[in-house]
Amino acid sequence: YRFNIIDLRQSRFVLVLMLFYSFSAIVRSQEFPIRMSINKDWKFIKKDISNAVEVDHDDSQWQPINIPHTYNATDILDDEEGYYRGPAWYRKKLFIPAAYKHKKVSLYFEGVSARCNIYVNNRYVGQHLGGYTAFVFDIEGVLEFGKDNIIAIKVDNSKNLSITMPPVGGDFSIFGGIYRDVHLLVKNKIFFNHNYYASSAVFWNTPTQKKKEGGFSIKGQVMNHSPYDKKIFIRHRLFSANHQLLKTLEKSYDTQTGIAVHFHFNDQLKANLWSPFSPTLYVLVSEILTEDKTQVLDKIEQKVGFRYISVNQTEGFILNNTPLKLRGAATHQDYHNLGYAVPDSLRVKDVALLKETGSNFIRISHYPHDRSVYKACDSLGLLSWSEIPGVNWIPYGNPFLQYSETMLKEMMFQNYNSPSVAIWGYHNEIWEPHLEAVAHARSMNNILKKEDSERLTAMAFQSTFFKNYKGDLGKEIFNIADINGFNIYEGWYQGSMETIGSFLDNLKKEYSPHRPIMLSEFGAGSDPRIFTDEPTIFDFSSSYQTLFYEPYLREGAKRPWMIGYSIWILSDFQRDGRKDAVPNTNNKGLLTTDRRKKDAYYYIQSRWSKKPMIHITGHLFPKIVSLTPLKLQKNITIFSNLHEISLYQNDALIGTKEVRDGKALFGISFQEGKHFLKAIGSDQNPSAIDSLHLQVNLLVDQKGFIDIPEEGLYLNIGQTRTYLKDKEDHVWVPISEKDTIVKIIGGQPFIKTYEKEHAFENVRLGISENIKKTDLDPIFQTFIENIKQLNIPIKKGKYSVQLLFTEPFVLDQKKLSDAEKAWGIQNSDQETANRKFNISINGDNIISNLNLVKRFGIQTAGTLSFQTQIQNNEGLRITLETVEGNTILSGIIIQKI
Ligand code: GCB
Ligand code: CA
Repeated sequence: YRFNIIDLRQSRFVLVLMLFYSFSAIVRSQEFPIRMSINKDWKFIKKDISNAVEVDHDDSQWQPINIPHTYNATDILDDEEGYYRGPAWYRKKLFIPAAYKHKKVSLYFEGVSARCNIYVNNRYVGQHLGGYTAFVFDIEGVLEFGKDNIIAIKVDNSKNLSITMPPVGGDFSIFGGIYRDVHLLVKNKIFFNHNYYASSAVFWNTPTQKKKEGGFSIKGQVMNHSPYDKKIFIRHRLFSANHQLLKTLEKSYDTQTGIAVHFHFNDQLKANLWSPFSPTLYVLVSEILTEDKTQVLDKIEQKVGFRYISVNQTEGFILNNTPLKLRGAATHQDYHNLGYAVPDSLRVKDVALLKETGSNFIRISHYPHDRSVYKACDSLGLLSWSEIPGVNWIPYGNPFLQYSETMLKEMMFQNYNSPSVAIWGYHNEIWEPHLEAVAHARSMNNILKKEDSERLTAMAFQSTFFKNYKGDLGKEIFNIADINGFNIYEGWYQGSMETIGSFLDNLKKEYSPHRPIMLSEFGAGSDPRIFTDEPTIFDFSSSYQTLFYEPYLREGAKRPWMIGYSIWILSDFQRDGRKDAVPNTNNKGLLTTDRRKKDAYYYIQSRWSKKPMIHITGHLFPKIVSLTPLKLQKNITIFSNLHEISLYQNDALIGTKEVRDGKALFGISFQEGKHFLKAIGSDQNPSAIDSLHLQVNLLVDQKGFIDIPEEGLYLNIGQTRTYLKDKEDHVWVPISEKDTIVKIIGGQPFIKTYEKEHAFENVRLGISENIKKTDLDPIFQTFIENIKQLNIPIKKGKYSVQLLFTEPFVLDQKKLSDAEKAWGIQNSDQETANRKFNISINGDNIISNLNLVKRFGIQTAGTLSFQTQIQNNEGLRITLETVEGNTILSGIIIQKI
């Protein structure tokens, strides 16, 4: 909330006030409350220091920083597992003017991860647990007025905290630090009670709707910390968004020193309703005035709205009496290279990026986000599901229950007046519905229903764990929240997305017959560096990711009790220990961690947005290198929400096609060189347009010989996926055993079958492990074993040849992370890595008894370089001969000398 007075020039009411009261009264009333940022000029140290709280502690060697700040932003490097989880200290010198002497002075923190102890002038002020909600401490009692004061804060994001408060686990890294804004509040000693869960203490409800009149109520509390009992006046004024005064409500109250006074107002208004289509907001200005009304003691300005929410099994989610299918995505709060320490402007941009897909919904997961996110949802029009981090596991009893309750109330009361919040959540993927978990859920649900009966409640479940949900407790847990969310990864971790329709029907029948359900998560990963024309499950390709959503959207649309879709997730996010294509990253985003748009983003936009759009796939991959001689036939997919689009290649019309389910496919033939593709709408919608510059290199000549380009030839062995680090880099050409130009004799690409006991049940190409000493992990993660020979028809000349290997299998039993253990992954990944082989090039032995483990280490990138002279038409012949175990090869680089 802000304390700023409404723009003086535009408010006639204020003008009248100015004539009415003495000028000095107005000036005085504007002086307080004050809310000022104290983000600048802090000192930081990443360790525990015993006397850091002392006023004259020498912090000159500490690092100068500004807030938002995290101490893990760059911890999570490719090859390094783990990130700093421990204590750190922050200090700040703050001058407090003498004029604040008889005021209420407070420190207001929007969020510190994950727990902190606060000291001012070597006096303990308080502790806050939980990294995702705001909190406030009154400090006037320990301040020195007219002097510098020393704030010292111990912050801790250690793991062992997790037993006492949520989250216990979860698929996300927990960055430590003062990563949201910090403010100093200076108020009069009679004030809207910010100590009530660090809220505005003015709560807006719209309980009734009769014809065009929307009933509203304003409740809250005022605290008197002055030494006297006093009569006060509370006034609420409701303005339209363009500052027109619509309502004034006022009443006098008696306050007693040290005691909170509760107020309650009711009225009604012919209001425009808030919705994602038209997010109409009103401005509520709440004031505490002196008895004679000459002085404003406290003042809060908040945006509010009128909207009505309900849900049922036959119509689904209902907003303002109209069924509305929820469509959107979940979000985490970290950002490329910034960790959690993201400025508000970028948080707001994320909400805008989601809105641009045509979404009407956001799952603010798995914890409360910065207040700016909720405000952006209010003004841009996105309904939200906001939750506390009750993730994976609910420990028994207190203090967990107590801290969950505090967190829940902080989340609820801090965001209470945001019309965008429609659903409160408290559990995500609890593995087992044991007694305490069910009790916890009930307790959370009861609190929400008691304090905020106008909103809905939800939990999210994971179908992999349903075997744990048999029996009475299982049944019980599905009948607590208004909505049962299901996080479904059929077609990714297991199963197939094509059967999602019957999968949903079964979920409904078996687990949620009395409650509507929601697709609270569904998603597939894609590494923005990987593309393929032959998408397969778990290949991390852009093409598979876009295919994945289609059946979910189609089948969801047919089922009214499936109230909405929340894609997992808007942006890739950091997760220590994940071993997908990009280490320590969850790649299921529609956007990358630095918010580049993947094709998936546009696919969703084509399905959900009404604003005319066209997107030619492959913008992150504008280079084609092919071993197809002379001409390359290739399908290009275009996403659009128009009926028909035309595609031009180098200004010549290729064709006009109908768009179906957001897609049109064009077969194009490419010759060597630069190509300019342009797609436009042919149905009177030339406003939507997209174009793409494609560099096509066809390396094979008429006679079937490869012309090695200046930059070299990069082969990804055992693959059907192309790889490109970034636009400026070179393309890695996939070579599988089926290739006809590069001929592979012997061997098969390694495919791993994951069984159901591993929680995952699917087939994956290669291994999902971080390969050390390289960021080309996808090149090394896949390979051909047992390979005997490769024939590469390059022209005569002098070349350098680099062979890329890794030993993919660990010798010992695989060490499991806690998360893997918790996911039920068995410790059976035992493999042997005893291999030794000889390599020769065109008959010349170049290495004997190569042992990858000895030479490079396990799961570590290894490269061997040779030079060779190719005579006549013999080409390059690489022979691998086993001495012990299987031969293996991941990649080849060939360069002209
Ligand atoms: C889930 C979790 C989410 C994970 C996601 C995934 O079901 O709720 O936190 O990130 O799956 O990507 O596996
Ligand atoms: Ca690596």
